Amino acid sequence: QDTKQQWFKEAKFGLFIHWGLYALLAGEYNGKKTDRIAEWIMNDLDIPAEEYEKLAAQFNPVEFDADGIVRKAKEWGMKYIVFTSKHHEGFAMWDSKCSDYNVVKATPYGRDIVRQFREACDRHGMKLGFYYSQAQDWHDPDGYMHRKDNSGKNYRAYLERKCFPQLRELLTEYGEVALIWFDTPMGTTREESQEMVDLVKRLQPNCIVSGRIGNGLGEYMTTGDNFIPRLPYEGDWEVPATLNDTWGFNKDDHNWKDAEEIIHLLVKINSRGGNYLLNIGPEASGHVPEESIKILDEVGKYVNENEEA
Ligand code: JFZ
Repeated sequence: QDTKQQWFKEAKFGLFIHWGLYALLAGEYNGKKTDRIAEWIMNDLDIPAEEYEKLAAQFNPVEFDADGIVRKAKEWGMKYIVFTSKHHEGFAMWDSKCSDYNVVKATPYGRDIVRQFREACDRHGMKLGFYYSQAQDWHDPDGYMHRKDNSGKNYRAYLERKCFPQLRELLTEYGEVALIWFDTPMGTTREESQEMVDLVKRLQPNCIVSGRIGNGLGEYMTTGDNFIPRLPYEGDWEVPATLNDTWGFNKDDHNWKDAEEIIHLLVKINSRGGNYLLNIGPEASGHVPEESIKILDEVGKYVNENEEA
């Protein structure tokens, strides 16, 4: 009987947080707007790494309040938080020892975001998991890129130089990690995915591995945005979803779903046994868009009124 995953089976509702340097661009670079999800702007507008990395010098989220966000998540009835420790852009939101391209060493802000979430989650008894882009890394010369030529790359070198050591840091220096939310495995082989799983399990046997580790090695299924599987589905699953049409903050995306629609989806997903992992994309200042707070406040009210005693 697998008990380590029991909390996940019962969680129902979680908070996804997409936050990185892309929040500074907020969907626009040099007068050009992206027509896709904002955290993909580097890839989609072909911004060279030498240009994109300059953003770090502007990152100073003085309004960031980890405690405020975790308190809200709790109020909304959420049972876990998944934070983008490193998205495809390759920038680490913690004090990484193996890459200076991180929030402590490369920004005027100089403070560890992951640690602040860790401490806030501990204060409020909230589970914390880390999104980690294992294969796509648009900053490392040997990390995979999307729809670009990856043939000259030494993926193995990237794995050993950055991916494995960074996972080790996250799993040894930041307390109890509820899950690692791997994503877009791309060319990762079964052996390589297995190495990642082994690394996670060796360091934290109770840490759950997401479906997007790839190669069938995940411990639960992650569906596409808002896709709800038909019953019966064997095993645990989760629907990651946005409140508008982007994960990372986009100043021009005002296509917010209303609370009623979110509640409907939550009930539908939960009744089929899945978890709903709903996203917020903080602005570069750290401020969480008012619209998302407003929607989630309403959803939270419903959740609290319907929670069994
Ligand atoms: C991935 C990321 O590329 C994206 O930026 C975001 O972090 C999202 C949560 O995950 O995008 C995906 C990956 C897989 C699917 C959909 C979006 N899928 O399988 O449907």
